[in-house]
Amino acid sequence: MRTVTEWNGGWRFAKTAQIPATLPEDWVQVTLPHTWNAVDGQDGGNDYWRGTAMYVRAFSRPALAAGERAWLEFPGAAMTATVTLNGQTLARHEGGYSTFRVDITDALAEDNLLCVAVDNGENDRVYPQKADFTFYGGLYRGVNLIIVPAVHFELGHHGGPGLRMTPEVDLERRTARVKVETWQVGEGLVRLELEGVHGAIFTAPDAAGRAEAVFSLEDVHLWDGVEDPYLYTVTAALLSGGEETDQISARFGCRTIRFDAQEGFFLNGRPYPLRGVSRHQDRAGVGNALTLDHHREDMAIIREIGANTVRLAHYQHAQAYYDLCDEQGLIVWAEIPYITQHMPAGRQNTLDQMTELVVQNYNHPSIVCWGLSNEITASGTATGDLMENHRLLNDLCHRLDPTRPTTMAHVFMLETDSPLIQIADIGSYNLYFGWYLGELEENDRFFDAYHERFPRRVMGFSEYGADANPALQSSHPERGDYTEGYQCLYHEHILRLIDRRPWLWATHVWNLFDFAADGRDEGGKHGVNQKGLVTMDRQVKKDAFYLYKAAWNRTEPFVHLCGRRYVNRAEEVTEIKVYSNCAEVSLTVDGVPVGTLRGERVFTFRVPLTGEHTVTARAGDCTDTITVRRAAQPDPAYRLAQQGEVVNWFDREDFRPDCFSIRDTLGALMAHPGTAPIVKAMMDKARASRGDVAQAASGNRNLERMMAGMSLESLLKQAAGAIPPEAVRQLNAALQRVPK
Ligand code: GCB
Repeated sequence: MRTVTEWNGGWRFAKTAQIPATLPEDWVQVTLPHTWNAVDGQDGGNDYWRGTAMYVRAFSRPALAAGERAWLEFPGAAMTATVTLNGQTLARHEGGYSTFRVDITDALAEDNLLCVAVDNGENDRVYPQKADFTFYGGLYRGVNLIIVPAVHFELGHHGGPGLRMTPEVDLERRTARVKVETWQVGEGLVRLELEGVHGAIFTAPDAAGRAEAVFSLEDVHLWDGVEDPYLYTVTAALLSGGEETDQISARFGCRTIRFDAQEGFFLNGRPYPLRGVSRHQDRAGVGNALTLDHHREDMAIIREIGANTVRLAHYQHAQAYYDLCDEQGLIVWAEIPYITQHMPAGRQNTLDQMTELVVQNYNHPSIVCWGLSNEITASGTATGDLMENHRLLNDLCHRLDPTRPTTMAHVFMLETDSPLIQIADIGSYNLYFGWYLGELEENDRFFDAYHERFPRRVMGFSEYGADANPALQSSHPERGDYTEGYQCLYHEHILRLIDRRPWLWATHVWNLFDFAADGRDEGGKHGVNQKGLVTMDRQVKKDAFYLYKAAWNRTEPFVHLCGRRYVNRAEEVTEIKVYSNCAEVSLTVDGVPVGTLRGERVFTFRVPLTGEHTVTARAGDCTDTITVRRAAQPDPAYRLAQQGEVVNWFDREDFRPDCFSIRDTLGALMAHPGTAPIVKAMMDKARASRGDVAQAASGNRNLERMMAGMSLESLLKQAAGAIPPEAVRQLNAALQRVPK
């Protein structure tokens, strides 16, 4: 029988590409899971260490009975790994998020030295290379030693489990026909059992080692989303020479899925609007080297918010996480890191990563679609090569898995009539109007125009969000201020947008958790994308978290007072906002009733401030209490220093009304021969420094039309730090020299 042993202890580690001849006792000892970017990948500056590092482990020959094979399993080696045993290179794997296995049997000696070179350096082949998140390097999901008998289930097929279930459900008859396939090495009969439901079926493999059987299920218990995520387990045993040599098992679920352009998503024949969040896997202090407890905590938070779907962005997540999604009934969008920038030399890598994603995750009932790419035209156009790459990926997915559609997450600049949109079976847009640029209502208009023009296309909202640093507070939240309050307003708007557009097959908040993007340095933090509803350490649930909880969580009544971190308020009357999933909320201030409101999700009270007050909200049996205080002056701790600087510059600036300035619209500035070159030069610079959005924006008709009507000043504010205050001042000074 097979044995699986964790090989997480006893490693030596150094940042070197040199393969040592003996165990380097002076190297750092590490225990897996491990990443070398847990600190520098999260502290900003875009300077985290990327390169080749070496993990070394000495071991004596494992006891192998006759014919037994020893394999090493790597569930995540980021990004490229080369496995060398006793000086002999046994495998090279490109792609940092999927499992691969290596048969080490023939290279074993009495005393062994295993060296795994892991590389997260730059290249033009292995995705991701350009994206808004940290590309942690390391053996961050541990290593396993698997010993199998001579006759065993396949371990070498793209890291897959060797066992595949394809259920076909008849909803009317409540029956299912479940095709079970296994792949094996060596001669032997396969015994398949559906635990607790169906006795053994014996089946023999074909010449290629593939065996197949079909189970017929009466009165099938459906895998029915968060309400009832029932899982079946299949156990496969290999019988050879009268003995059971190997055994594996895997779970599956019986469900049907349907995607409708007008009515959205259907689970098991009923409308099941997918409303949820995206997740990046990393967290503060540990990077991507997660424990099972970390995964469980993330799942508990997703369950608490009440989401029924999660986009596992932007790469393959840990098996443990897809398992949790199966168990909890979350509907999953799974994808590969084909992102931001198409690399012609990376085609094979996209195909390899997709093959592994599908083969390794085929059995998970939670997964309903395969994501081909994310914002792939963000820093370029849909070239012929890019199109061809997508067609190949799309065909590959259909070949490997005819049961699930393909999808894509489009950047907002991608023209809605682009042929790229038509490649995947269903689509989705990432829109950030109301954050990076434009007004919140642009989101509504965008989707309405799309839906009217393409009523037969299944479309979703794969990303939207606004950064919020919970330290930053304001009574007048506005776009770009990074306050908790603006994040609330933003999401209140988008929730209404979603409510009114039930045809959106799925919507995913970007992001449930803040995540590391070492290239970022904004909003009062270094190296963090703060669009999360929860901080990167999972310690603070920002106010907007509770808005979604109020909208989605139907099982746990709660009441939440917003603004608990906004204590000192320099105003006579302040707004107290309450989020709740109850229909009625009452408020007291210092024990005195203020009022009772009936409504849905958002309850807003006005409260006079005289000194320090204890504010309590009550809904049914639930209460929440905060303290607020009247302050003489706005508390500077709640504002961004850098933002203050920009504002001050222009307060002192003398804007000559007879000359151009950054307060003119982009359209007017580009139309005048004196100012157009100045603005163009500024844009070129911005493109070079932080170019994705700016670059893709150029040449985009929809976007250019919209931007032309906006003042340069407001566009600059939205560029979120791309252009430093001094450059803005100089730009304005140059424009002020051009008379109107
Ligand atoms: C996007 C990307 C995502 C970024 C996000 C953002 O469109 O798909 O990877 O993190 O925008 O926050 O800018």
